[in-house]
Amino acid sequence: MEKSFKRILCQLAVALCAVAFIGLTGIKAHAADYANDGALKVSGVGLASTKTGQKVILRGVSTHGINWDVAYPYISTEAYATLKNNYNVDAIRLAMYTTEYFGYCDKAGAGESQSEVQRVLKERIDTGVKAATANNMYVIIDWHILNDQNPNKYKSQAKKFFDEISKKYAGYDNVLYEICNEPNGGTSWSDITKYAKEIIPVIRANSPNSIIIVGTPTWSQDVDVAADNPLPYDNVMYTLHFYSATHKDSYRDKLKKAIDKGLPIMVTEYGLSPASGDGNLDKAEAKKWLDMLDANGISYFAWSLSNKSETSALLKSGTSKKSGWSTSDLSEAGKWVFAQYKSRSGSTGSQTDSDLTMPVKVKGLKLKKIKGKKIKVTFDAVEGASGYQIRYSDNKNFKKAKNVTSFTNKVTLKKLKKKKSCYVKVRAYKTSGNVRKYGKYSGVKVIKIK
Ligand code: IDC
Repeated sequence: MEKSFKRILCQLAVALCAVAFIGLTGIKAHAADYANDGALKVSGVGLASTKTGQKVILRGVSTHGINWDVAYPYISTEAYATLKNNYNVDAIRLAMYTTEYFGYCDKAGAGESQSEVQRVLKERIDTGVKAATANNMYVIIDWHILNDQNPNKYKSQAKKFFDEISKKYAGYDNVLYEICNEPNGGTSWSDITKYAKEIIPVIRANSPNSIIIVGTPTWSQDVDVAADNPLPYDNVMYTLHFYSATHKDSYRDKLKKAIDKGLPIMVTEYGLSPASGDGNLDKAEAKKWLDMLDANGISYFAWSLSNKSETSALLKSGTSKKSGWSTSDLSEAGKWVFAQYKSRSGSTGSQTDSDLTMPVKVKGLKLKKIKGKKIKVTFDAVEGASGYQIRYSDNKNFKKAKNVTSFTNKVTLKKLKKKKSCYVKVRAYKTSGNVRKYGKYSGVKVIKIK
């Protein structure tokens, strides 16, 4: 009798926890609208409106390369009106290739001069920015490095371009800057950091608060690497790209790691196809990705608004319409993406940014040895904290550090390395949905393991 009563109590507790968990997951971010939301700012791992303070999410579409004739005919007020009004798209990414096919830095065999190629591309960007603005949409200007691999290759051109463009659009609060699409070919995070530290100040001089998006190593997959060493600027986000027929669980693990570290992320490109942009679609995996992004308030852009005969293109290859597409003009990917946007765009924002304020630094950190490669970590509780992250390593610079999450101010660290020092620091966080807002780290304490 007593046993079964205990069992019922136990089941009840599990059920209550589950309800509480469901209540906690799923950040409420609403579809963004420039007229209502104005300039955006980084908030947790996602975005918020500077006008209302509410969390917003961009569900966008990327052009194919605006250098291509399968892309630029769709840069227009009419095309963007169709996307916004019929398909719940609230943002556009203008992908400008730096090399290949009339590239901005390497015209690759085009008959015109390089400066003429550049003039035409900037004209297309201008059409795109104005078309997006006319529809109250947000717009990313993307420096689409790809074959050039390392953004430092055309760094001086990038500096010139971003100086000019950020001056020109300084009054456009709906413009976001993406400074290197997909570094690859062994380009390291420190190469990218070096580049970003030269480009970001150039943009900031003209546009102090705009959102700047930075690509990550290995075709913008390594957000986990960026999360260990983020850039020292506000309103910067980091790129994750996925093509769901290629990139699955192990890439979502990278995303999770970066989210756990509080890294602001934007998926400026995704597809249902393999990474080549063509081949069989994987909708089930794409759904898993979008569910995870929505749950965390992370914005995403589908590749690409084009009628090119490849499965990632959102328009049917046969369609000649440049706007006003009906469902029968969409490719299989296009139908899926826009149906998802429609069903996902309903969530209304109630999450204000101020709920997430967590400025406090943890104090009173103490370490105490206990038998068997363990230590006890204690510190002063922080009022209002949802939990604490304890970071520890046998290296004083916290290389290969491990993290432990705790809901109290007492934690035991186990399985530490014998005869090594253990360095520890702690920060508090406040949770809202799945998003954590971290406070400052405590000072570092060290203890020797016997
Ligand atoms: C692809 C286009 C394809 C084009 C090729 C050129 O879909 O038509 O011939 O670029 O290099 C990316 C890139 C993006 C790719 C896309 C699909 O950022 O430029 O577009 N992709 O391969 N990263 C992962 C996939």
